[in-house]
Amino acid sequence: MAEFTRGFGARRRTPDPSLPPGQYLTDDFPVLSAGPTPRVPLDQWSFRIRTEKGLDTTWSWSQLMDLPIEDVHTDIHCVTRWSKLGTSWRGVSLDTLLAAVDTDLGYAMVHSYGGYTTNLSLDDLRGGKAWVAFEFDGQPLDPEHGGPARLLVPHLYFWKSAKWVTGLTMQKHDDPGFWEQNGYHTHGDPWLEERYW
Ligand SMILES: Nc1nc2c(c(=O)[nH]1)N[C@H]1C(S)=C(S)[C@@H](COP(=O)(O)O)O[C@H]1N2
Ligand SMILES: [Mo]
Repeated sequence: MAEFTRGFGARRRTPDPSLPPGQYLTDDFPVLSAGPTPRVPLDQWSFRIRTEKGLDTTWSWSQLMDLPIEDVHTDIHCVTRWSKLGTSWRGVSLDTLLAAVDTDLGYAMVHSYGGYTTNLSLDDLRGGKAWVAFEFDGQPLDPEHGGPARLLVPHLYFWKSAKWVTGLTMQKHDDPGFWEQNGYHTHGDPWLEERYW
């Protein structure tokens, strides 16, 4: 009993350096969705980036698959305090997608099938930090987790990783998305505990 108490105390005094403040580890993959799970057939799926000039660049599923595909190994952190370490994904980098687009704006609103939105700066989408991900753990992404494809922005809290992503609209200002309008932080860095306003 005494030993158990000492061990527990020691563990609490030595936090895992991979774990942002206020987070706990989980081995499950919880599902957090604000609405029903959309089912999007691949032959109807598309991803679109709309610029300030109203110009759309659109990729079909097969066009997305023809782009360079990256393996991503990363930790993910939900604002509800669970973190999952060492997750494996495959996807196309936002650097690749944004390279096809001519924009001078600094922000994007991310849109999803079902109406979910979240706001991100292009600094958070570029530089090897964000992907349109379609595989998790070597398997096609489950619909519950955003399949056929979701945004993956693992350096920010996971609400920024929009499931069932359908595209980005370039924005002049950092207008708030769905959770950001409902009290979540506009940026959401887990290391700075940017949880709520
Ligand atoms: N389209 C959409 N994307 C979403 C959400 C959602 O409700 N709808 N929830 C967000 C939140 S709050 C979290 S924590 C993660 C959860 O992803 P998971 O269900 O794969 O764990 O998805 C994010 N992306
Ligand atoms: Mo979340």
